[in-house]
Amino acid sequence: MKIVVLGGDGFCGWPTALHLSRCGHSVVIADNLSRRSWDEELGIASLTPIRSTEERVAAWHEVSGTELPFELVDLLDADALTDLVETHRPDTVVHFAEQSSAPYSMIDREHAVFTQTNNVVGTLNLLFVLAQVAPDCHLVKLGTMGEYGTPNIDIEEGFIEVEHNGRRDVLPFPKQPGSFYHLSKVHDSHNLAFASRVFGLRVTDLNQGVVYGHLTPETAREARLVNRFDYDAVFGTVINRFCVQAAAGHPLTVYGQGGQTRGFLDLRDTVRCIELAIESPAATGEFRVFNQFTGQYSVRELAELVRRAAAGLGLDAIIEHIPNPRVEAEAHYYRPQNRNLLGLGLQPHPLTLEVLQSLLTTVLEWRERIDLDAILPRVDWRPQEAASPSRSAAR
Ligand code: NAD
Ligand code: USQ
Repeated sequence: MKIVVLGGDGFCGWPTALHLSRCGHSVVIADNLSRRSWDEELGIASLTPIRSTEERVAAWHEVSGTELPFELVDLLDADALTDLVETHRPDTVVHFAEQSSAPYSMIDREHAVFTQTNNVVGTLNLLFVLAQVAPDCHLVKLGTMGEYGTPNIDIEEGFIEVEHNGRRDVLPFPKQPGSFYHLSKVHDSHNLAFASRVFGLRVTDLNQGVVYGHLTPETAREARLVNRFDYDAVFGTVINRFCVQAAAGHPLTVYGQGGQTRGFLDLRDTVRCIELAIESPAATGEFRVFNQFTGQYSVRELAELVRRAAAGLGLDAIIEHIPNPRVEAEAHYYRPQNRNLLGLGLQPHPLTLEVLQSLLTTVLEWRERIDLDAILPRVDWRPQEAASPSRSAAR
């Protein structure tokens, strides 16, 4: 199958592109490399020394004998996006190409506006390009579990059957997102549902939970294929952050009470979920939603798991509850469904102490690259006065 991976230079996109290429698909990656410029803006860096895209694709060609063309394309440039789709005529487009950080979107007005413009307009451009150039192409779009928030009822996969005043209907599941970033994904989901209905597009919206890990069998094949590993307070996600903190002798930063519960999955399951969604495409005009996570944990439970895994490696990690920079429920009901991908054959990699220890071992290899100043959160959800929050977030 011919597949274009948008956002193919990023944390999820790069290993997915390699995995799909290894599975025998003809893969093209496209990215505007904005994620690398946000590192520079914030003065942060991946724990692992990621290579240029040119080096990455050359390395993949050397180890696999397979071409992995890279196209420098910004989704905000509709003409460039049209050229991309016209040139490669994909059967599937996998869309990771968005600003992916909740804290980044909460730095200030400019970052909130940028996030929603980049994400919503980029996706809208893509929907029009597909409708005009490749209407039969299957769009696999990354959404997020955070679209739902933390309602006091079970979370279904995209839709819920409702009875109201004696009548019944199946309607989109209510959304209560927790940041301007998460809101951008909600806006995307509405645009996707509308476009699939009106333009007849095939669309799969993957509401992914928080991803942990950084290795896949393909990225592990060669040093130049290494994936990015973020641990800073803006782009780093909680499990990877806790592992870096444990390795660096920094207290594990549980925000507030730590009862915040989310769905999580191993990066190796992310790439497999994308493969499964591609193998069983949505029908013409169908908008379907899969919740993409394999286990759920509170932040407090995760800190305790990382503490135990670290102890097994002789590291004495301390858990510290620090003031929560976010506005979110710290104790709540959480019971989301994830039957769809399991039904397609997903066999999850569970979050075991061994998995955490292997993550910690990787982190220890790169310990000298840890920047302790990047660990504590500096972006607060509540508007700040005086000094520009953008400057203080950028340190
Ligand atoms: P990432 O920031 O590492 O990758 C995103 C990539 O998209 C980057 O390489 C960036 O340069 C590119 N990009 C951004 N805007 C673009 C544009 N306008 N044009 C072209 N390229 C653009 O993020 P990630 O962690 O790999 O996340 C990938 C997707 O999955 C995102 O949509 C994110 O919201 C979603 N997601 C991520 C997680 C997670 O835990 N990492 C969880 C749920 C959902
Ligand atoms: N948290 C801590 N301590 C930390 C870091 C985070 O307690 O040091 C807490 C946060 O307050 C939050 C939870 O851990 O309650 C998850 O935070 P996170 O930073 O790991 O993840 P989040 O901001 O939700 O965003 C990440 C990805 C995003 C994706 C989302 C999936 O960056 O792209 O959409 O996970 S979900 O959370 O399901 O919406």
